[in-house]
Amino acid sequence: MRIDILTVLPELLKSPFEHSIMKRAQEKGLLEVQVHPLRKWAVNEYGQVDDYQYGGGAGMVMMCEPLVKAIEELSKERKYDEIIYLTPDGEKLDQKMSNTLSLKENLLMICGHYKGIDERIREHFVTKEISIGDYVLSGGELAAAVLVDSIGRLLPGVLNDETSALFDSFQDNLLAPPVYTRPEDFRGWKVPSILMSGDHKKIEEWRHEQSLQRTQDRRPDILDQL
Ligand code: 6GU
Repeated sequence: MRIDILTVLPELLKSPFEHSIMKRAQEKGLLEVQVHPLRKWAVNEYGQVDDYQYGGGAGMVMMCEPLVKAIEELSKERKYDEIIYLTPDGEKLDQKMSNTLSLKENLLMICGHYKGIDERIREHFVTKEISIGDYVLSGGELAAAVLVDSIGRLLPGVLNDETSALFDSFQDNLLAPPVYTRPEDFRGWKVPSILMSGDHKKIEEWRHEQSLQRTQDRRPDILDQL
């Protein structure tokens, strides 16, 4: 999968994909992330990409021209399956959406800033608008990083048996069960004996029960989706 990201803050998106699973996904050639500084398509020599909003009011709006130039230039290289605008008024991201997006070949993500982008870009170029939750961030960059991570780890071959996504929370509309490692007794707090039993069938049953219980206690709303 190839993911292009348009941003006024490219520095903010340097590190998130240089570690751990995202790093490995790129090294394996399964994921390619390219961050593009929007100011490359600025309207003047001062690097301007935003302007005052019509009708008045505080806050700048990202202009049509730099965004369209960027989108059209990048679209010459590849056909995008989705042009995604990260925005707090978008559709809320969930595991199902990440699963769906992980099947695509080329994604273009636009990070909003200030008051957002000119509405005409949303109408004529953007194909999908995504929010990562009901709270406000200063810009779309951290949301884009979240989205790339959640998609990237689902690409076939990125995760191995040890890190398998099959048992992640949410993957089957259940939260993950509790996990333990050495020592067996820490300050008198013991690991559940079933996990030490060596009975794999029993252990799987226990984990499933724990998942169900945990989901009932903490997120009954996702159980309803079953
Ligand atoms: Cl995608 N952008 C911003 N600025 N804030 C958010 C968001 C996105 N998702 C949740 N809050």
